[in-house]
Amino acid sequence: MTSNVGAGEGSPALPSSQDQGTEAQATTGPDGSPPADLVAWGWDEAWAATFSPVAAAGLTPARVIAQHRGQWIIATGRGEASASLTGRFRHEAEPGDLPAVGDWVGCVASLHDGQTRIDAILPRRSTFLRRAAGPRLGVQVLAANVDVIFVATSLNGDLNPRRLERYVSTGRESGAEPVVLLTKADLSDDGDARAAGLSDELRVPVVALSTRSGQGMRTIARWFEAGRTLALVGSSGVGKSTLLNRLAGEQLMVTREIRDDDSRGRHTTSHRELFRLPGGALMLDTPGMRELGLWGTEVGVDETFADLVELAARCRFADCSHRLEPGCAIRAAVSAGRVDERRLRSYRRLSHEVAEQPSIAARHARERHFGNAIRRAAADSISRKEYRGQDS
Ligand SMILES: Nc1nc2c(ncn2[C@@H]2O[C@H](COP(=O)(O)OP(=O)(O)OP(=O)(O)O)[C@@H](O)[C@H]2O)c(=O)[nH]1
Ligand SMILES: [Mg+2]
Ligand SMILES: [Zn+2]
Repeated sequence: MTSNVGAGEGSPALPSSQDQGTEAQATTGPDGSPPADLVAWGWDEAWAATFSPVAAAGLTPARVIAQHRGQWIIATGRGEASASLTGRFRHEAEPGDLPAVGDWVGCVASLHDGQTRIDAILPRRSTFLRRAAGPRLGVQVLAANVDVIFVATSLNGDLNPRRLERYVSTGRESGAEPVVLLTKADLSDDGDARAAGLSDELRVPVVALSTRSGQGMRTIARWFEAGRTLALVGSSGVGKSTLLNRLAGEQLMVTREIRDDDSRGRHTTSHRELFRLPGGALMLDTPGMRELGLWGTEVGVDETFADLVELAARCRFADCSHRLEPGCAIRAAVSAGRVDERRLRSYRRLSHEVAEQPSIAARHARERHFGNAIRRAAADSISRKEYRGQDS
């Protein structure tokens, strides 16, 4: 595409040269330090470095803290704002590319209406993805730039190791550190024992927790560091929002009794939102999920079943399906009682689900967007300096 002076000045998606002075101030404070408002949402030197080519185009940084239909709530260097997408971004974006809660984005003030528009997404440090619900094969980004993903499951009937394998695999694949929380430990007398067993099996930290008795609350404190982003995922009714409120010391999210008949939740939380906790950590609460469809989690699945992957290397056939083939090392381990047959079935199912998917363009699209933003930034600064068109 060609970018020239005409397009640069006329396009509502680009900041006018007049805006430059004020826009630039939002990236750094008066003494060159990053604005406290951004730091409070997790902005650090590494983000500032990543952002610098985008800043060169006059875009200002912000973090997506909530998402509603077609509208994003962002935290900027000057407080919170509601933002939509620039026309160009919308045009280029594929579903997996849209801003998600936790994303750091580059924004411009529209020349049309003064409203904030998102024009670029910074490459994500972690991405929690699922296969979108519904008949069409697609991907949904549930959370971006999360450091620790808390997979919450209740000790009160919800506990299902097969579901945990799915969540933990997705958490691993996301690039965040997965931690399993067994909630409502006050309703169970073997919470700690089950936590220890599951931790061995899944090879991730597992903590039995109760917001009522306080059990486990001190254990999880070590993941709460100022500037770190933690996310809560899991089925409805397991107590995610209750935990958030307890940590915040105030009711940030509404919570509701689960149903008596089947101890299922009522899908009380209906949107994803990032909150600041008193100690400076950031916590993302999400609506309870009915199911978590896997998307591109081959690495995550293999890590969750690392013992089986290791055994599989000793199967006689390289493409062994671990069903009826002779010389199958995994089946031998099952027969000898060293591997739980249900884990083998789960491994086969999850691997199959991942293998079914087409190769995943969407996972790499975020880099494409960022690349576009940098190319535009370069073309734009050249066109401004030299007052002539430039091919980017
Ligand atoms: N006994 C017990 N109940 C709890 C605990 N934590 C939460 N609950 C109860 O579990 C119910 C559901 O809690 P929520 O926090 O709304 O659950 P949620 O996971 O946010 O549910 P969704 O928003 O629908 O995904 C509420 O009635 C809470 O009081 C706990 O530690 N012990
Ligand atoms: Mg909730
Ligand atoms: Zn085998």
